[in-house]
Amino acid sequence: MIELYHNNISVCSQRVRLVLEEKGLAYTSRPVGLASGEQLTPAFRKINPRSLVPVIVHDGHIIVESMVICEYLDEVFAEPALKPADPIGRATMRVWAKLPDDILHAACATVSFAVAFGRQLKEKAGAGLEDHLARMPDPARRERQRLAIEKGVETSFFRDHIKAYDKTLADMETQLQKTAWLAGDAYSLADIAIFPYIERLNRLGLFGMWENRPGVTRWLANLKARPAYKPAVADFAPMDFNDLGDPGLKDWPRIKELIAS
Ligand SMILES: N[C@@H](CCC(=O)N[C@@H](CS)C(=O)NCC(=O)O)C(=O)O
Repeated sequence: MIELYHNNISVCSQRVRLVLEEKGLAYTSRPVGLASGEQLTPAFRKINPRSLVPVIVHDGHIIVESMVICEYLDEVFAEPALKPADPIGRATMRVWAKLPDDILHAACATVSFAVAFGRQLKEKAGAGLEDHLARMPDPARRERQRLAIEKGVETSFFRDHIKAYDKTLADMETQLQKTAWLAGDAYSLADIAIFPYIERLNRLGLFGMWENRPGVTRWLANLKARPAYKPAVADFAPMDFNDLGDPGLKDWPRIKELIAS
């Protein structure tokens, strides 16, 4: 039996749900409300002391870290394989898969909080915002979130993070001009690792970032056409920030300037 602790809009949760759906695996859903701070409660900390989703519990074993979970599921449930058959393909896949841990995940948090989540969290937490932040166990993450909420796109590190996103899209375009998927001609964990981060930009209304990148546009469409997309991602919409309606569009002119600077 697989239990999945996850959140509807969390990028890392989307990765794991995509793998589960690609493999046709049934799971028991344990939703965790991130905006209401459920990940910060003692009950959740017993499952993951780092207060982060996703987590799976498989046959009594707790497994954390989305890419570790994805690789684990791919090993235990071999079909259909989500790793390239050749070592070079697998090395390429792992380089893409580690990009979020290197920079893209922090960039995603900055952009999401600066553009949309910050306002949403402020409204939801009200006077409890400081307490919510104080309970986050990772001090660096906490301070980045605090600044992104306070200063939005004018946060000092917003420029570096949006540029990291732009560089990722440029590298993707180069690769996708050569192959159908990121690690070659077969769909793999590389695509699953990166897709939620691009989908997030889309949901934030920042789709202008790939308007001149036909390879990325085609890749995104191909990914959304896969049967796993609906149950793993689309069915979890409406997302928490839907009520804000393409919030990034109002910031887009300034974001474009920052990317070009
Ligand atoms: N490296 C971790 C990152 C997990 C992570 O950052 N999860 C986010 C959602 S995508 C979270 O739980 N955030 C809660 C918080 O920051 O309070 C992974 O890949 O699983």
